[in-house]
Amino acid sequence: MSFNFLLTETTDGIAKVTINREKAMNALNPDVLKEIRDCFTALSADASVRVVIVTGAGEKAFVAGADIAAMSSMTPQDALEFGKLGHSAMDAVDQCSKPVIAAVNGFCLGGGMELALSCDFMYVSEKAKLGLPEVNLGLFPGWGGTQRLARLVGKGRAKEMIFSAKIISAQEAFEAGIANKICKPEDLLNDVQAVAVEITKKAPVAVSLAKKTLHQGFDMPLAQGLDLEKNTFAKCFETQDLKEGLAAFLEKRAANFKGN
Ligand code: DAK
Repeated sequence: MSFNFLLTETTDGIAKVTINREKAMNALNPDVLKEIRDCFTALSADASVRVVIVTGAGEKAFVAGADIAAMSSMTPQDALEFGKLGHSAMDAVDQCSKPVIAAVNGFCLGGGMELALSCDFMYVSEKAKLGLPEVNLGLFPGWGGTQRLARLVGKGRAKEMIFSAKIISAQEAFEAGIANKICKPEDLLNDVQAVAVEITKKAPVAVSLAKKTLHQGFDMPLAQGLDLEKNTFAKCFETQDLKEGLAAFLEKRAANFKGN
């Protein structure tokens, strides 16, 4: 699959997707959103991919938001379509069957932050700036920001960020639990790569089921979530990887998981 606004490469089971519109701070216009949706739909179904990394081209921005110039001429009907398209792109990332890690290399604003929040977790460069500044422009986060940020950091912190359009530093993002790790700019991709490599060594079906169970169970009452876990867990016993993992332990060797 080839794209106009994404650079993609897969090595040793790790796919790297770079949003590549550097002159516009990698802002998300309809074409970029379609490509993100299509790319993640394909990666989700690609058995050779075990982990996906998302980052932004250049040194300044991960993604500085939805494309403001493109929005300036939109009618309410266009905005509705743009909204749906954005959600389909974020959902394709969120629901990707593989873990998706955001390497946040700079400005991560508005729709860009919504993209990072759709990933499973993010590592951020020391120089990253994050925020949902949409109310500065007369809109509010509309690609999942109001929902995903509140679920991650709690309603109070999410409300403060969204209502005040506050831009936060990497340190503040780490302290709020938005970012899992702060990295030196030059180490960011290597640090993300290192955790991705660790994940590729694990049983792929188990990792994928863990992601699905976490996602589905998160909004359920605890008892229902635990039921879901019980039922999904049993599916691991249908896999060759479980046999391999148990045998490898008993034979005191490294497991060689095939993802089936
Ligand atoms: N869109 C389009 N172009 C952008 C952009 C953006 N979001 N951000 C930056 N650029 C462009 C600039 O216009 C400039 O282009 P030229 O003038 O060179 O042609 C180039 O990138 C470099 O930017 P600056 O010259 O401004 O660079 P600085 O280093 O001075 O500043 C900055 C960097 C990131 C602080 C600044 O560019 C900035 O404030 N950018 C806007 C950030 C922002 O407000 N982001 C939120 C956008 S609103 C929807 C759901 C969701 C959304 C929309 C609809 N529906 C449900 C319908 C989401 C909305 C948003 O994300």
